Amino acid sequence: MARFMVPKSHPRYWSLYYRHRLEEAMEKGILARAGMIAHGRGEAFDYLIGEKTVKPAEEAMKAAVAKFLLAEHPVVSVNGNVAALVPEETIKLAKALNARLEINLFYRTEERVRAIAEELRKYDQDIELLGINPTRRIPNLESERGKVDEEGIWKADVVLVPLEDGDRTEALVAMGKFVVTVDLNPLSRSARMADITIVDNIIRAYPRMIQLAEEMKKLPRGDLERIVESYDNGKILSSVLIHMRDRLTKLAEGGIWRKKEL
Ligand code: PTJ
Repeated sequence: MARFMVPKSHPRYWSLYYRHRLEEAMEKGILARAGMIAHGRGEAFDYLIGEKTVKPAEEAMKAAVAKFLLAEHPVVSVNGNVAALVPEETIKLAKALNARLEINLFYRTEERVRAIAEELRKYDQDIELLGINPTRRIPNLESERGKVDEEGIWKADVVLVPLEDGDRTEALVAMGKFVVTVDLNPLSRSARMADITIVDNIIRAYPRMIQLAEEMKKLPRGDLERIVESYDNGKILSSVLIHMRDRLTKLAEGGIWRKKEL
């Protein structure tokens, strides 16, 4: 794999850096081929929100963290894209939320599961990883897509399934799970089906959620319950769409021709 040679002064340095990480992950057998396409779609939506954490995403993150801190069997799921982009943060987040970690793949192969486990163990050799030998299946999902761990997603009351396929999100909701997703596309089926949708880049969302978990751990249960009860995912998705509309209107009216920053 060629080294990453882009100079830090490049205006799109970070975008190119994360693309390079995906290329590396592809070579290591971590990433599904469709993971590249999914990333491109995410990048496009990130442009639309302004490549910053928007207020409705901050609100969704707070509700998600509160729900996780209240959960009995919380599980954080990790797939190929997530392992490529935020492996260390995934481990830190699961620990901060007191959640178990499950490798759960849409395009599951045993080789990819092994490659992802190896990648995660670089950051914590002793980390417990579920999903290596899953014995249960999500009802009404055919073949490899539905395989889950008895001790993990199967048993979970609250699950975080970032960058997820809508069909599986819907199936998890149908199983009675409380589903949290991270998805830059507010129009995706996952975004529309989940109980809490964090419309943000996972690269920004996970570090912020780790911070929130550390802060919110100190709150009494009653306060956490009130945060969850007052949360309305429909309103949050609408607010993200309105943010995009207003931002695009402002850009269109102000002009973007040869503007260096948007
Ligand atoms: O590793 P696997 O086998 O589990 O497969 C993972 C992918 C992502 C390929 C699989 O789950 C898939 O096909 O997902 P979709 O249906 O393409 O949905 C992924 C969603 O994540 C899309 O709506 C993207 O906009 C969004 N997305 C992509 N990159 C990011 C993102 N959301 C947040 N942060 C990102 N960096």
